Amino acid sequence: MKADRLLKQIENMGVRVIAGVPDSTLKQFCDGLQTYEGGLKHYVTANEGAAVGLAVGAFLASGSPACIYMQNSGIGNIVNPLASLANDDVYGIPMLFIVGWRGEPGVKDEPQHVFQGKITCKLFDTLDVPYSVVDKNTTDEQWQEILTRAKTYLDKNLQFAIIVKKGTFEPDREFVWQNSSTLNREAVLGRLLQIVPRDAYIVSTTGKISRELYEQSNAQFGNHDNIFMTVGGMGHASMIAFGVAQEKRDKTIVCIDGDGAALMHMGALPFIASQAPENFYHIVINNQAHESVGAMPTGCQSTDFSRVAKAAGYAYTERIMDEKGLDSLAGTFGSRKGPVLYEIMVSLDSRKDLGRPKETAKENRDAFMKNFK
Ligand SMILES: Cc1ncc(C[n+]2csc(CCOP(=O)(O)OP(=O)(O)O)c2C)c(N)n1
Repeated sequence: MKADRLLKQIENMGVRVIAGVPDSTLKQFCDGLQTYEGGLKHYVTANEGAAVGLAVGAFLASGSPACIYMQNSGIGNIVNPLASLANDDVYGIPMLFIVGWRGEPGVKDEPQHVFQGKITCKLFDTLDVPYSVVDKNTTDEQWQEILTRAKTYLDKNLQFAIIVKKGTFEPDREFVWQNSSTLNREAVLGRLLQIVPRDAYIVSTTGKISRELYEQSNAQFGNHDNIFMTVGGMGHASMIAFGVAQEKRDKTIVCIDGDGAALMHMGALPFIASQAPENFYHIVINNQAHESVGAMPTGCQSTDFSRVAKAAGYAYTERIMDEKGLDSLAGTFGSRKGPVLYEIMVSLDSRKDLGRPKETAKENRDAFMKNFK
């Protein structure tokens, strides 16, 4: 299936608004959305639940159902507004979900996708959302039948999901977006490992930031035992780091976050600020995009995290744009009491041959926890 074609069909069903969070399984679909010339209004939301909220509002105002695209990891974020607001037992708000299926049983995938992949269909069953599963062999006629079926549910103010297996969408026009930053993310992460004291603990966010830190730490120190990689649970790295920081007040705790992840559960910022952990250092690596899953812009490209954190009540915040800024960080890191937030602006490059953790998630958990024994 080509993204452009599906988007036209979705539009022909009466959908006017499409919102979501990008996903690697849906990379070609997301690229197609960025270049689509039809009449759909597109929004990248901070998290998948927010897309459901937007869909509710759009329906209330227009009477047209909205479409939500997402990775299956985001199901958790949609459960509350779907079950307690959009479901037929409450307001009955129609919406069409397009869901990238990571961790499909029988297909090798990363640990964070295995369980979520196994329960994906069951979750839609439980949520009263009928669905069809598509893959690269789904014919045009079958797609047509699925969309006709979907429309019968939407017309009754119910929801419907299309669960998309890997490889379903054919590559078409690739969407390439660049920001104006010059620092390279992996080089910045390598440098941060030099700047952060060796006896500090690092909690890193979901996606390539963790993978790059893992490789950089192994290359520099031969291990990565002081790093906890938040491989799933996108957006929660800062609260994990806060949890560690409160238990280990004599240690320096550093959260290395992404801008997309920090946006996803941004309530963590005022919460952390109000708790005022002096040993907490938050570093947001801002490339204004979801680079790990295809580099779609976050939709909040102009957000200045250093100013948001300042307004939230962090003790000190700063935006770093270049090598000079990193040099100055190297000279001052740790001299200020937390909570501190450094936002580092980076470009959108990443290595094609970037690896993935070789140990199991539990081995990494145990190696991290051993530090505290
Ligand atoms: C709840 C949830 N939604 C979507 C994803 C898919 N996902 C993995 S990494 C990522 C992008 C992270 O973006 P950002 O934090 O800005 O870091 P970057 O990849 O740009 O370095 C996304 C959307 C996910 N893992 N979990």
